[in-house]
Amino acid sequence: MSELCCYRDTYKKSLIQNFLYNISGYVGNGVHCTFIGVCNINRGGCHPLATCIENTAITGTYRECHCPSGYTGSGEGPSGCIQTAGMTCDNNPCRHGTCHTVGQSFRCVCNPGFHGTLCDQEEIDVCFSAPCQNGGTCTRTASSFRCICPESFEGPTCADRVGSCGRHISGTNGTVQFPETGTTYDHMMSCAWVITVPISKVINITFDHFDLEDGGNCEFDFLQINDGPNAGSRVMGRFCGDVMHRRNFVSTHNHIYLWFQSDKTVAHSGFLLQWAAVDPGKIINSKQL
Ligand SMILES: [Ca+2]
Repeated sequence: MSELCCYRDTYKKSLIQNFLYNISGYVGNGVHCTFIGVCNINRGGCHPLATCIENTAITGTYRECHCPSGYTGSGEGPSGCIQTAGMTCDNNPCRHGTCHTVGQSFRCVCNPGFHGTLCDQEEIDVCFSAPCQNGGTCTRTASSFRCICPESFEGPTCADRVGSCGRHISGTNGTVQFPETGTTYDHMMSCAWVITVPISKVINITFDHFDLEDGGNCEFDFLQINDGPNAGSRVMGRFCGDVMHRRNFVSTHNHIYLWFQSDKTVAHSGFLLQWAAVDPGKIINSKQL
């Protein structure tokens, strides 16, 4: 028995009776109450077609509403279940999302902040999933979220390092240009590119352009080339000035590792190279490194 049932005042008793009747799964005359289960009264507030499932292990009045097969939705209240059997994108079923036809049916891709089969359930907090990386701060907007990034990161989710360079590249041919802006490179850069071609091939690299700050032992700015997948592979050379301009060389493996580094003064225009997968032994007149 709940102590709420013990009010003698008729009005309060009526209110409390309705409250208990509708919400808590109690029945009684306002003085004496009996708990019969939240799902046994008004279907627990679920949609008429939904299945009400209690779980008193969570709380005494906890229940979930599950829509039947062919229906979807939260199951809550008179509009909680929506028939989807036979429904297509022509019915505009996605409340807050875009509809994609899948065979005879459809799939909703929800706008940020919504979920559910029909994108009809609003997420409490789009920032809850912590979409901002690298210490970025997430703030909600009218339709989505916005990341406020730390100084050294940028991009919609702060995933990109400011002035980032280098990448993994694979395929059979391509180009690498640095800097991509066509201007001079920045000071204090350290960038690595890894080129990978099919395992039976080696890599022919031709520098169409090569212009770094020169220095006796390339101690200021340089491009180091390793004959393998990482900086631990055999060093083929460390180059600066214009020494590699219009030169080419061939790897002995199907990986090449390129490492560019610049110091804090004097910047030049960088480099542009073409790379291609070739059969071993097919390239002649290459620079021997
Ligand atoms: Ca420099």
